[in-house]
Amino acid sequence: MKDSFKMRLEQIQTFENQLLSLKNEKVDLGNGIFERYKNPILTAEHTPYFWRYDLNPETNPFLMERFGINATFNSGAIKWKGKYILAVRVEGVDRKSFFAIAESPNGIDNFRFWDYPITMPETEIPDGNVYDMRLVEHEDGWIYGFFCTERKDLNAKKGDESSAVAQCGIARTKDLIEWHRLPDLKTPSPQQRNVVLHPEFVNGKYALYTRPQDGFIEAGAGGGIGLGFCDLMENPIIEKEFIVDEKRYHTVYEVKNGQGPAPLKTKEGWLHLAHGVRNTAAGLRYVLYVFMTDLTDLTKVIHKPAGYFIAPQNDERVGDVSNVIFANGWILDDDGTVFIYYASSDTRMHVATSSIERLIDYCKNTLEDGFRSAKSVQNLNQIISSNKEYLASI
Ligand code: M1P
Repeated sequence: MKDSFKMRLEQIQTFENQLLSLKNEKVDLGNGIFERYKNPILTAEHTPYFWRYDLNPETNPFLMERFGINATFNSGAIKWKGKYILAVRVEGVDRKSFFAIAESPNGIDNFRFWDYPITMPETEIPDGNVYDMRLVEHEDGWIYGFFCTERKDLNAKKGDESSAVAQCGIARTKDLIEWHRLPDLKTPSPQQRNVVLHPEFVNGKYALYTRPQDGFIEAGAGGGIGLGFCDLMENPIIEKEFIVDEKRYHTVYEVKNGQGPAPLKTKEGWLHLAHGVRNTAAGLRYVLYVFMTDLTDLTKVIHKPAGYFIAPQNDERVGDVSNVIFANGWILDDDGTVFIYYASSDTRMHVATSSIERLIDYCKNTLEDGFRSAKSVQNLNQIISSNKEYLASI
């Protein structure tokens, strides 16, 4: 082995060791609702060097990357065997996404990829691209992965190489290594993305959050976060979707919205994390918002704070698809801590922390959207006058 090859290999290994052992810390005062952290928890550089390089000097004398990784983002999450597990959307420089498991001992740093990515079996119709897996430990005993499978639209006009059909792929596992692919979900909608399984049976049926949409990008007459039921995961058919949370004019989810991870069960209702999309002169802007639904009537929204919960900030605003925050994973720990795993600008992964008590308080006590500027001012005036009264009394 040449000295230059050896030296470059050592540099690559040292860089990786330093990056993976970096400690993370909370930043600034925050807003009281959640805390952000200084470092992204996963970037393309966190993928093992032995994925990217051919390490044999005979076949790769310049020690160059042979399998470039572009981004690590939109990750499903689960606490499993005491570890914080992410099913990461890893995107190669060839634009293809695949899934890979990364684990951390504490949920905020030292995330390491397992040696091999997930080898996801295909159905009889091969997937063009797969992404955005939601991990759900269902009470039926399986760990499910719900993800988008995208294929070329065979009805597209000649020369149109962009049109695609998105559907919900489903696979399940007991060990996060061997995955059993099930048929894709069938719903009344021509396209589906952002589907996730409710963790409990509802009247003996599987309940699934959906996002009906007319086109690959546009929700069109569809849209909103839907809910549907099916009897068997081996034959997943939803006959009817009930809209739980609609898109609406002049909100942060006016263009489209989508359920993030499966909702968390709390004593006061199901806590949901979702993304909302609005239009701007600079393109689409993706933010996160939260809401709660009734414990028994899953279609009934009981609390919904106005506006966004997490929006892109500072470096998060820039990436492959700028001005995007997206989340499809969170973990509720036994002590009530909630780890929110979000991606920025389709490029990298971050964590934010909060607690179940704080998130319930946020949902119950933050004012709802009044849908008019005048209502916002009325709400703000109310807060100011009661604060003035309180400050004068102490
Ligand atoms: O590029 C932003 C996001 O766009 C899509 O989200 P939605 O289904 O709401 O349009 C997805 O491709 C998602 O992966 C991506 O982060």
